Amino acid sequence: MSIRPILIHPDPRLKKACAPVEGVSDDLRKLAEDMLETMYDAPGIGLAAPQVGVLQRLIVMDCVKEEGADPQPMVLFNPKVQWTSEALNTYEEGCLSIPEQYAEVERPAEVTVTWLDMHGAACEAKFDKLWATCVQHEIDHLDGKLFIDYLKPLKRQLITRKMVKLKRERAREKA
Ligand code: K1U
Ligand code: ZN
Repeated sequence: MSIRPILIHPDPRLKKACAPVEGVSDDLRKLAEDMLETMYDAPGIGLAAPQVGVLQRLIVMDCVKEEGADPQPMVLFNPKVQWTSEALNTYEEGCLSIPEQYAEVERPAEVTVTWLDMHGAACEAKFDKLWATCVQHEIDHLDGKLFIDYLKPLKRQLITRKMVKLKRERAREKA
């Protein structure tokens, strides 16, 4: 397993719609393992393949935050929202591709999602609380959408300018 670099917004690869996975190969299983390691290392509670530069429909998540609790890693190929609740939930979201920026986003409180697991088996589950917020945030990544796209244009521009500056500083540090 290895830790992969996470792309920082703005990057054209974070704005593209990703292609469905055509079967779960060994290469894709290795990518999923790398993504879990990258997510835990960051640390984060989710990660989508485009955030590591791969434009395929794959996400990983583990929303267990309590100290000492057993981890609950999840790998979802071709995740698709099948049902959303009318009830909404607001959560202060962050994004590993937009470091240190947080904003409230309103989303359906519960969702039913279908996907393929590591063995290519079809799965379906209902998610609530942080899991529901996270799975919607990650599926948005697969459609080229970031949480800042839900914000007013001025706030979005402000955050984007901060990220341009951060990327410039990081590039200078590397040189
Ligand atoms: O997709 C990503 O960029 C990961 C993102 C997922 C997410 C966070 C909050 C709401 C919805 C989706 C993160 O993991 S940001 C980091 C974070 O939330 C966190 C980090 C350490 C401990 C707990 C949470
Ligand atoms: Zn994100």
